[in-house]
Amino acid sequence: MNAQLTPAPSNSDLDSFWMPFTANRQFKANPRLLARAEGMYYWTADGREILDGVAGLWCVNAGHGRREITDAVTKQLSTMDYAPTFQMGHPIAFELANRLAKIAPPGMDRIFFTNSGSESVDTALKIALAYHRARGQGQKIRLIGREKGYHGVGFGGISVGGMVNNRKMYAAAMIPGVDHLPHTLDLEHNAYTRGLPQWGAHLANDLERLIALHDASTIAAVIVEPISGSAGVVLPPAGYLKRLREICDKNDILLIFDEVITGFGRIGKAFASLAFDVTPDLMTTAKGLTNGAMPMGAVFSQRKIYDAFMQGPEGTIELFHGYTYSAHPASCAAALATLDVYSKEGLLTRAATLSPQWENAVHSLRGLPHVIDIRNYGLIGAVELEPRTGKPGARGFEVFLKCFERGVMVRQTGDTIAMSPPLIIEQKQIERIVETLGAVIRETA
Ligand code: PXG
Repeated sequence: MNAQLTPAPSNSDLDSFWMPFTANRQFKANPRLLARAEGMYYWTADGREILDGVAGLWCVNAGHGRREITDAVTKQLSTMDYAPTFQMGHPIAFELANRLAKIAPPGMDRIFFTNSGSESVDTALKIALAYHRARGQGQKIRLIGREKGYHGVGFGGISVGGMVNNRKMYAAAMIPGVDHLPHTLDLEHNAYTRGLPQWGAHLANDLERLIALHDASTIAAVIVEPISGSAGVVLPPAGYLKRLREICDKNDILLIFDEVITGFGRIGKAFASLAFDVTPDLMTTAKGLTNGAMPMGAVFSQRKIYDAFMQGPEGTIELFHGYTYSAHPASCAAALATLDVYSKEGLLTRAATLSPQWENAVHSLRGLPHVIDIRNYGLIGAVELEPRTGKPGARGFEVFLKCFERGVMVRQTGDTIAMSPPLIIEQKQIERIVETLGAVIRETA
Protein backbone atom coordinates (compact mmCIF):
# COMPACT_ATOMS: atom_id res chain seq x y z
CA MET A 1 0.00 0.00 0.00
CA ASN A 2 2.71 2.47 1.00
CA ALA A 3 4.45 2.11 -2.33
CA GLN A 4 1.50 3.71 -4.13
CA LEU A 5 1.38 6.76 -1.92
CA THR A 6 2.90 10.14 -2.69
CA PRO A 7 5.76 10.78 -0.29
CA ALA A 8 4.78 13.13 2.50
CA PRO A 9 6.28 16.61 2.18
CA SER A 10 8.61 17.68 4.92
CA ASN A 11 7.28 20.33 7.24
CA SER A 12 9.12 23.15 5.44
CA ASP A 13 7.35 22.16 2.21
CA LEU A 14 4.04 23.10 3.79
CA ASP A 15 4.63 26.85 4.02
CA SER A 16 3.29 28.10 0.70
CA PHE A 17 -0.23 26.67 0.85
CA TRP A 18 -2.38 29.13 2.79
CA MET A 19 -4.94 26.61 3.93
CA PRO A 20 -8.68 27.37 4.04
CA PHE A 21 -10.60 27.33 7.33
CA THR A 22 -7.52 25.86 9.01
CA ALA A 23 -5.30 26.82 11.93
CA ASN A 24 -2.31 26.98 9.57
CA ARG A 25 0.49 27.12 12.14
CA GLN A 26 -0.97 24.42 14.32
CA PHE A 27 -1.60 22.17 11.29
CA LYS A 28 1.83 22.69 9.77
CA ALA A 29 3.48 21.82 13.06
CA ASN A 30 1.56 18.54 13.14
CA PRO A 31 0.15 17.86 9.65
CA ARG A 32 -2.57 15.37 8.80
CA LEU A 33 -2.01 14.40 5.19
CA LEU A 34 -4.39 12.25 3.21
CA ALA A 35 -2.92 10.54 0.18
CA ARG A 36 -5.32 7.93 -1.14
CA ALA A 37 -9.00 7.06 -0.88
CA GLU A 38 -11.25 4.17 -1.75
CA GLY A 39 -14.74 3.23 -0.67
CA MET A 40 -15.26 4.19 2.98
CA TYR A 41 -11.57 4.84 3.64
CA TYR A 42 -8.73 7.29 3.30
CA TRP A 43 -5.09 6.38 3.72
CA THR A 44 -2.68 8.90 5.17
CA ALA A 45 0.61 9.76 3.50
CA ASP A 46 2.30 7.36 5.92
CA GLY A 47 -0.11 4.56 5.04
CA ARG A 48 -2.61 4.60 7.95
CA GLU A 49 -6.21 3.64 7.16
CA ILE A 50 -8.83 6.23 8.15
CA LEU A 51 -12.54 5.46 8.15
CA ASP A 52 -14.30 8.43 6.57
CA GLY A 53 -17.09 9.54 8.90
CA VAL A 54 -17.77 12.80 7.03
CA ALA A 55 -17.81 11.83 3.33
CA GLY A 56 -14.78 14.05 2.78
CA LEU A 57 -16.56 17.28 3.63
CA TRP A 58 -20.18 16.10 3.31
CA CYS A 59 -19.74 15.43 -0.39
CA VAL A 60 -18.48 11.92 -1.25
CA ASN A 61 -21.93 10.35 -0.95
CA ALA A 62 -21.17 7.25 -3.05
CA GLY A 63 -17.84 6.59 -1.36
CA HIS A 64 -14.36 7.25 -2.68
CA GLY A 65 -12.63 6.27 -5.86
CA ARG A 66 -15.69 5.44 -7.92
CA ARG A 67 -14.28 4.03 -11.13
CA GLU A 68 -17.42 4.98 -13.12
CA ILE A 69 -16.89 8.66 -12.29
CA THR A 70 -13.14 8.63 -12.97
CA ASP A 71 -13.68 6.93 -16.31
CA ALA A 72 -16.40 9.39 -17.36
CA VAL A 73 -14.20 12.38 -16.49
CA THR A 74 -11.17 10.89 -18.26
CA LYS A 75 -13.20 10.14 -21.35
CA GLN A 76 -14.71 13.62 -21.41
CA LEU A 77 -11.36 15.36 -20.95
CA SER A 78 -9.85 13.42 -23.83
CA THR A 79 -12.90 14.09 -26.06
CA MET A 80 -13.39 17.78 -25.27
CA ASP A 81 -11.57 19.33 -22.35
CA TYR A 82 -13.37 22.63 -22.18
CA ALA A 83 -16.20 24.38 -23.94
CA PRO A 84 -17.83 27.71 -23.14
CA THR A 85 -21.49 27.96 -22.22
CA PHE A 86 -21.82 31.69 -22.92
CA GLN A 87 -23.67 31.95 -26.25
CA MET A 88 -22.46 28.39 -26.97
CA GLY A 89 -23.40 24.99 -25.61
CA HIS A 90 -22.32 21.38 -25.43
CA PRO A 91 -24.63 18.38 -25.30
CA ILE A 92 -23.86 16.89 -21.90
CA ALA A 93 -24.63 20.19 -20.16
CA PHE A 94 -28.21 19.91 -21.46
CA GLU A 95 -28.29 16.18 -20.73
CA LEU A 96 -27.24 16.82 -17.14
CA ALA A 97 -29.83 19.56 -16.63
CA ASN A 98 -32.52 17.21 -17.98
CA ARG A 99 -31.39 14.40 -15.70
CA LEU A 100 -31.41 16.69 -12.66
CA ALA A 101 -34.85 18.00 -13.59
CA LYS A 102 -36.13 14.42 -13.38
CA ILE A 103 -35.12 14.01 -9.73
CA ALA A 104 -35.87 17.62 -8.74
CA PRO A 105 -38.66 18.69 -6.37
CA PRO A 106 -41.94 19.47 -8.18
CA GLY A 107 -41.62 22.19 -10.80
CA MET A 108 -37.92 22.90 -10.16
CA ASP A 109 -36.78 22.00 -13.62
CA ARG A 110 -34.71 25.00 -14.67
CA ILE A 111 -31.10 24.59 -13.67
CA PHE A 112 -28.19 27.03 -13.56
CA PHE A 113 -24.68 25.60 -13.17
CA THR A 114 -21.94 26.93 -10.91
CA ASN A 115 -18.69 25.54 -9.48
CA SER A 116 -19.39 25.43 -5.75
CA GLY A 117 -21.94 25.88 -3.03
CA SER A 118 -20.85 29.45 -2.44
CA GLU A 119 -21.40 30.30 -6.08
CA SER A 120 -24.76 28.54 -6.05
CA VAL A 121 -25.85 30.69 -3.11
CA ASP A 122 -24.73 33.96 -4.67
CA THR A 123 -26.39 32.90 -7.92
CA ALA A 124 -29.69 32.13 -6.17
CA LEU A 125 -29.67 35.45 -4.31
CA LYS A 126 -29.03 37.30 -7.57
CA ILE A 127 -31.79 35.38 -9.36
CA ALA A 128 -34.17 36.29 -6.54
CA LEU A 129 -33.42 40.00 -6.82
CA ALA A 130 -33.50 39.96 -10.62
CA TYR A 131 -36.75 37.97 -10.63
CA HIS A 132 -38.65 40.58 -8.67
CA ARG A 133 -37.20 43.32 -10.83
CA ALA A 134 -38.18 41.46 -14.01
CA ARG A 135 -41.77 41.47 -12.71
CA GLY A 136 -41.71 45.17 -11.99
CA GLN A 137 -41.15 44.61 -8.26
CA GLY A 138 -37.67 46.11 -8.15
CA GLN A 139 -38.27 47.49 -4.65
CA LYS A 140 -38.14 43.95 -3.23
CA ILE A 141 -34.48 44.05 -2.33
CA ARG A 142 -34.13 42.67 1.18
CA LEU A 143 -32.74 39.21 1.85
CA ILE A 144 -33.50 37.27 5.02
CA GLY A 145 -31.10 34.64 6.33
CA ARG A 146 -30.89 32.94 9.70
CA GLU A 147 -28.60 32.94 12.71
CA LYS A 148 -26.11 30.06 12.58
CA GLY A 149 -26.78 29.70 8.83
CA TYR A 150 -23.90 28.76 6.57
CA HIS A 151 -24.23 29.70 2.94
CA GLY A 152 -20.65 29.61 1.80
CA VAL A 153 -18.14 32.40 1.70
CA GLY A 154 -19.17 34.78 -1.08
CA PHE A 155 -20.20 38.26 0.06
CA GLY A 156 -23.85 37.33 -0.50
CA GLY A 157 -23.46 34.07 1.39
CA ILE A 158 -21.72 35.57 4.42
CA SER A 159 -24.24 38.41 4.54
CA VAL A 160 -27.25 36.11 4.78
CA GLY A 161 -25.22 33.60 6.78
CA GLY A 162 -25.15 33.66 10.52
CA MET A 163 -21.74 32.40 11.60
CA VAL A 164 -20.07 35.21 13.48
CA ASN A 165 -16.46 34.31 12.66
CA ASN A 166 -17.25 34.23 8.96
CA ARG A 167 -18.83 37.67 9.15
CA LYS A 168 -17.07 39.90 11.63
CA MET A 169 -13.85 40.51 9.67
CA TYR A 170 -15.82 41.56 6.61
CA ALA A 171 -18.51 43.56 8.33
CA ALA A 172 -17.70 46.65 6.30
CA ALA A 173 -18.52 44.88 3.05
CA MET A 174 -21.68 43.02 3.98
CA ILE A 175 -24.44 43.50 1.44
CA PRO A 176 -27.06 45.94 2.72
CA GLY A 177 -30.70 45.21 3.49
CA VAL A 178 -30.18 41.82 5.12
CA ASP A 179 -31.93 40.60 8.24
CA HIS A 180 -31.92 37.28 10.09
CA LEU A 181 -34.40 34.86 11.58
CA PRO A 182 -33.51 33.24 14.91
CA HIS A 183 -31.85 29.83 14.73
CA THR A 184 -33.75 26.77 15.91
CA LEU A 185 -31.22 25.14 18.22
CA ASP A 186 -32.67 24.94 21.73
CA LEU A 187 -31.15 22.44 24.13
CA GLU A 188 -33.51 23.41 26.91
CA HIS A 189 -36.52 22.12 24.97
CA ASN A 190 -35.00 19.74 22.47
CA ALA A 191 -31.84 18.07 23.82
CA TYR A 192 -31.46 14.44 22.71
CA THR A 193 -34.38 14.58 20.30
CA ARG A 194 -34.29 11.69 17.88
CA GLY A 195 -34.95 13.10 14.42
CA LEU A 196 -36.92 16.33 14.19
CA PRO A 197 -37.69 18.24 17.38
CA GLN A 198 -41.40 18.64 18.08
CA TRP A 199 -40.86 21.97 19.80
CA GLY A 200 -40.06 25.14 17.90
CA ALA A 201 -42.19 25.43 14.74
CA HIS A 202 -43.36 28.80 16.06
CA LEU A 203 -39.84 30.17 15.52
CA ALA A 204 -40.80 30.49 11.85
CA ASN A 205 -43.32 33.14 12.88
CA ASP A 206 -40.43 35.49 13.42
CA LEU A 207 -40.57 36.01 9.68
CA GLU A 208 -43.86 37.80 10.28
CA ARG A 209 -42.12 40.06 12.75
CA LEU A 210 -39.48 40.94 10.13
CA ILE A 211 -42.22 41.54 7.58
CA ALA A 212 -43.97 43.86 10.04
CA LEU A 213 -40.67 45.68 10.52
CA HIS A 214 -39.55 46.01 6.89
CA ASP A 215 -42.81 45.47 4.96
CA ALA A 216 -43.21 42.57 2.54
CA SER A 217 -42.92 44.95 -0.39
CA THR A 218 -39.20 45.35 0.39
CA ILE A 219 -38.36 41.66 0.91
CA ALA A 220 -37.10 39.53 -1.98
CA ALA A 221 -36.24 36.19 -0.43
CA VAL A 222 -35.66 34.05 2.62
CA ILE A 223 -32.78 31.58 2.55
CA VAL A 224 -32.34 28.70 4.99
CA GLU A 225 -30.62 25.34 5.09
CA PRO A 226 -33.36 22.72 5.67
CA ILE A 227 -30.84 21.20 8.11
CA SER A 228 -27.84 23.34 8.99
CA GLY A 229 -24.62 21.41 8.72
CA SER A 230 -21.69 23.71 9.42
CA ALA A 231 -23.20 25.24 12.53
CA GLY A 232 -23.04 21.81 14.13
CA VAL A 233 -26.20 20.17 12.74
CA VAL A 234 -29.28 22.22 13.56
CA LEU A 235 -32.58 20.55 12.74
CA PRO A 236 -35.82 22.20 11.70
CA PRO A 237 -38.57 21.66 14.27
CA ALA A 238 -41.45 19.64 12.81
CA GLY A 239 -43.70 22.00 10.83
CA TYR A 240 -41.16 24.85 10.81
CA LEU A 241 -40.28 24.72 7.10
CA LYS A 242 -43.95 24.44 6.10
CA ARG A 243 -44.71 27.52 8.15
CA LEU A 244 -41.90 29.46 6.44
CA ARG A 245 -43.35 28.38 3.09
CA GLU A 246 -46.82 29.63 4.04
CA ILE A 247 -45.58 33.01 5.20
CA CYS A 248 -43.46 33.43 2.06
CA ASP A 249 -46.42 32.52 -0.15
CA LYS A 250 -48.68 34.97 1.58
CA ASN A 251 -46.18 37.78 1.11
CA ASP A 252 -44.76 37.16 -2.36
CA ILE A 253 -41.35 36.34 -0.90
CA LEU A 254 -39.20 33.68 -2.53
CA LEU A 255 -38.09 30.77 -0.38
CA ILE A 256 -34.59 29.47 -1.07
CA PHE A 257 -33.44 26.14 0.36
CA ASP A 258 -29.69 25.77 0.58
CA GLU A 259 -29.33 22.04 -0.01
CA VAL A 260 -25.57 21.98 -0.51
CA ILE A 261 -25.35 19.44 2.30
CA THR A 262 -28.85 17.93 2.37
CA GLY A 263 -29.00 17.35 -1.40
CA PHE A 264 -28.29 14.07 -3.13
CA GLY A 265 -29.46 11.54 -0.60
CA ARG A 266 -27.96 12.74 2.66
CA ILE A 267 -31.30 12.49 4.47
CA GLY A 268 -32.95 9.64 2.59
CA LYS A 269 -34.52 11.36 -0.40
CA ALA A 270 -32.86 13.10 -3.31
CA PHE A 271 -33.44 16.44 -1.57
CA ALA A 272 -34.56 17.62 1.86
CA SER A 273 -37.41 19.44 0.23
CA LEU A 274 -38.78 16.04 -0.86
CA ALA A 275 -38.10 14.50 2.54
CA PHE A 276 -39.90 17.35 4.32
CA ASP A 277 -42.52 17.86 1.62
CA VAL A 278 -41.91 21.59 1.30
CA THR A 279 -41.02 22.95 -2.13
CA PRO A 280 -38.90 26.08 -2.29
CA ASP A 281 -38.69 28.50 -5.21
CA LEU A 282 -34.95 28.14 -5.59
CA MET A 283 -32.62 25.43 -4.34
CA THR A 284 -28.85 25.57 -4.15
CA THR A 285 -26.72 22.44 -4.47
CA ALA A 286 -23.08 21.36 -4.94
CA LYS A 287 -21.00 18.70 -3.09
CA GLY A 288 -22.85 15.39 -3.74
CA LEU A 289 -23.73 16.51 -7.27
CA THR A 290 -20.41 15.09 -8.49
CA ASN A 291 -19.67 12.91 -5.46
CA GLY A 292 -17.01 15.50 -4.67
CA ALA A 293 -14.93 14.31 -7.61
CA MET A 294 -15.13 17.56 -9.57
CA PRO A 295 -16.06 21.06 -8.42
CA MET A 296 -19.63 21.80 -9.45
CA GLY A 297 -22.79 23.38 -8.13
CA ALA A 298 -26.31 23.80 -9.47
CA VAL A 299 -29.19 26.14 -8.68
CA PHE A 300 -32.61 24.60 -9.26
CA SER A 301 -35.32 27.08 -10.09
CA GLN A 302 -39.07 26.89 -10.33
CA ARG A 303 -40.10 27.19 -13.94
CA LYS A 304 -42.20 30.29 -13.15
CA ILE A 305 -39.01 32.09 -12.15
CA TYR A 306 -37.19 31.16 -15.34
CA ASP A 307 -40.27 32.11 -17.37
CA ALA A 308 -40.40 35.54 -15.75
CA PHE A 309 -37.01 36.24 -17.31
CA MET A 310 -37.97 34.95 -20.76
CA GLN A 311 -39.74 38.14 -21.76
CA GLY A 312 -38.83 41.01 -24.05
CA PRO A 313 -36.85 40.79 -27.28
CA GLU A 314 -35.38 37.32 -27.94
CA GLY A 315 -31.88 38.62 -28.62
CA THR A 316 -31.58 39.94 -25.05
CA ILE A 317 -29.39 38.19 -22.51
CA GLU A 318 -31.93 37.58 -19.76
CA LEU A 319 -29.59 37.12 -16.80
CA PHE A 320 -26.25 38.89 -16.63
CA HIS A 321 -24.56 36.21 -14.60
CA GLY A 322 -22.43 33.12 -15.19
CA TYR A 323 -19.02 31.54 -14.72
CA THR A 324 -16.29 30.53 -17.18
CA TYR A 325 -16.71 27.02 -15.84
CA SER A 326 -20.52 26.92 -15.63
CA ALA A 327 -21.35 23.39 -16.83
CA HIS A 328 -17.68 22.49 -17.35
CA PRO A 329 -17.69 19.36 -19.54
CA ALA A 330 -15.60 17.31 -17.10
CA SER A 331 -17.86 18.30 -14.19
CA CYS A 332 -20.96 17.47 -16.23
CA ALA A 333 -19.47 14.06 -17.03
CA ALA A 334 -18.69 13.50 -13.35
CA ALA A 335 -22.23 14.49 -12.34
CA LEU A 336 -23.88 12.25 -14.93
CA ALA A 337 -21.77 9.28 -13.83
CA THR A 338 -22.53 10.12 -10.20
CA LEU A 339 -26.28 10.14 -10.86
CA ASP A 340 -25.91 6.74 -12.54
CA VAL A 341 -24.14 5.35 -9.48
CA TYR A 342 -26.74 6.84 -7.13
CA SER A 343 -29.54 5.35 -9.17
CA LYS A 344 -27.96 1.92 -9.74
CA GLU A 345 -27.14 1.48 -6.06
CA GLY A 346 -30.26 3.14 -4.64
CA LEU A 347 -28.09 5.60 -2.74
CA LEU A 348 -30.53 8.52 -2.82
CA THR A 349 -32.81 6.60 -0.47
CA ARG A 350 -30.31 4.44 1.40
CA ALA A 351 -29.96 6.96 4.24
CA ALA A 352 -33.66 6.42 5.01
CA THR A 353 -33.06 2.68 5.36
CA LEU A 354 -29.97 3.13 7.54
CA SER A 355 -31.39 5.97 9.59
CA PRO A 356 -32.83 3.88 12.48
CA GLN A 357 -29.51 2.04 12.98
CA TRP A 358 -27.60 5.29 12.68
CA GLU A 359 -29.92 7.01 15.15
CA ASN A 360 -29.52 4.23 17.72
CA ALA A 361 -25.77 4.21 17.27
CA VAL A 362 -25.22 7.93 17.78
CA HIS A 363 -27.70 8.14 20.65
CA SER A 364 -25.83 5.32 22.41
CA LEU A 365 -23.28 8.01 23.32
CA ARG A 366 -25.79 9.70 25.63
CA GLY A 367 -24.56 9.82 29.18
CA LEU A 368 -20.85 9.98 28.34
CA PRO A 369 -18.83 12.68 30.09
CA HIS A 370 -19.37 16.23 28.79
CA VAL A 371 -21.99 15.17 26.23
CA ILE A 372 -24.84 17.70 26.36
CA ASP A 373 -26.84 16.86 23.23
CA ILE A 374 -27.08 14.38 20.39
CA ARG A 375 -28.85 15.17 17.13
CA ASN A 376 -29.52 13.09 14.04
CA TYR A 377 -31.45 12.93 10.79
CA GLY A 378 -30.92 10.69 7.77
CA LEU A 379 -27.21 9.94 7.75
CA ILE A 380 -26.28 13.06 9.67
CA GLY A 381 -25.31 12.95 13.31
CA ALA A 382 -23.90 15.35 15.86
CA VAL A 383 -22.65 15.04 19.40
CA GLU A 384 -22.42 18.31 21.27
CA LEU A 385 -19.90 18.57 24.08
CA GLU A 386 -19.85 21.04 26.89
CA PRO A 387 -17.18 23.68 26.17
CA ARG A 388 -14.22 23.93 28.56
CA THR A 389 -14.43 27.06 30.67
CA GLY A 390 -12.88 29.95 28.76
CA LYS A 391 -11.74 27.66 25.93
CA PRO A 392 -14.57 27.14 23.48
CA GLY A 393 -13.77 24.58 20.83
CA ALA A 394 -10.77 23.08 22.65
CA ARG A 395 -12.54 19.93 23.79
CA GLY A 396 -14.11 19.45 20.37
CA PHE A 397 -10.77 19.81 18.63
CA GLU A 398 -9.10 17.33 20.97
CA VAL A 399 -11.82 14.78 20.30
CA PHE A 400 -11.54 15.29 16.54
CA LEU A 401 -7.75 14.87 16.71
CA LYS A 402 -7.86 11.73 18.86
CA CYS A 403 -10.47 10.15 16.57
CA PHE A 404 -8.20 10.83 13.62
CA GLU A 405 -5.24 9.29 15.44
CA ARG A 406 -7.40 6.20 15.97
CA GLY A 407 -8.36 5.98 12.35
CA VAL A 408 -11.76 7.70 12.20
CA MET A 409 -12.37 11.03 10.52
CA VAL A 410 -15.14 13.16 12.02
CA ARG A 411 -15.72 16.88 11.69
CA GLN A 412 -15.50 19.40 14.48
CA THR A 413 -17.29 22.75 14.68
CA GLY A 414 -16.67 24.39 18.00
CA ASP A 415 -17.48 21.72 20.56
CA THR A 416 -19.81 19.81 18.29
CA ILE A 417 -18.65 16.68 16.52
CA ALA A 418 -20.51 16.23 13.24
CA MET A 419 -20.74 13.04 11.21
CA SER A 420 -22.06 12.46 7.70
CA PRO A 421 -20.53 9.26 6.32
CA PRO A 422 -20.70 8.15 2.70
CA LEU A 423 -24.13 6.64 2.02
CA ILE A 424 -22.54 3.26 1.23
CA ILE A 425 -21.64 2.79 4.90
CA GLU A 426 -22.23 -0.65 6.49
CA GLN A 427 -23.39 -1.42 10.02
CA LYS A 428 -19.91 -2.50 11.15
CA GLN A 429 -18.50 0.83 10.04
CA ILE A 430 -21.27 2.73 11.81
CA GLU A 431 -20.30 0.82 14.96
CA ARG A 432 -16.63 1.58 14.48
CA ILE A 433 -17.24 5.33 14.13
CA VAL A 434 -19.41 5.45 17.22
CA GLU A 435 -17.19 3.16 19.31
CA THR A 436 -14.10 5.19 18.48
CA LEU A 437 -15.87 8.47 19.21
CA GLY A 438 -17.27 7.06 22.45
CA ALA A 439 -13.87 5.79 23.62
CA VAL A 440 -12.26 9.13 22.85
CA ILE A 441 -14.99 11.12 24.61
CA ARG A 442 -14.64 8.88 27.69
CA GLU A 443 -10.98 9.68 28.05
CA THR A 444 -11.09 13.37 27.14
CA ALA A 445 -11.12 15.59 30.18
N1 PXG B 1 -24.11 26.16 1.64
C1 PXG B 1 -24.08 25.19 2.55
C2 PXG B 1 -25.34 24.80 3.25
C3 PXG B 1 -22.89 24.53 2.83
O1 PXG B 1 -22.86 23.57 3.75
C4 PXG B 1 -21.81 25.95 1.20
C5 PXG B 1 -23.02 26.55 0.97
C6 PXG B 1 -20.62 26.41 0.45
O2 PXG B 1 -20.17 25.46 -0.45
P1 PXG B 1 -18.68 25.55 -1.04
O3 PXG B 1 -18.70 24.50 -2.10
O4 PXG B 1 -18.52 26.91 -1.62
O5 PXG B 1 -17.75 25.29 0.10
C7 PXG B 1 -21.72 24.93 2.14
C8 PXG B 1 -20.40 24.29 2.41
C9 PXG B 1 -18.40 21.77 7.60
C10 PXG B 1 -18.24 22.33 6.23
O6 PXG B 1 -17.48 21.37 8.19
C11 PXG B 1 -19.33 22.61 5.48
C12 PXG B 1 -19.19 23.17 4.22
C13 PXG B 1 -17.94 23.43 3.71
C14 PXG B 1 -16.83 23.14 4.47
C15 PXG B 1 -16.97 22.59 5.73
O7 PXG B 1 -19.49 21.68 8.12
N2 PXG B 1 -20.33 23.48 3.54
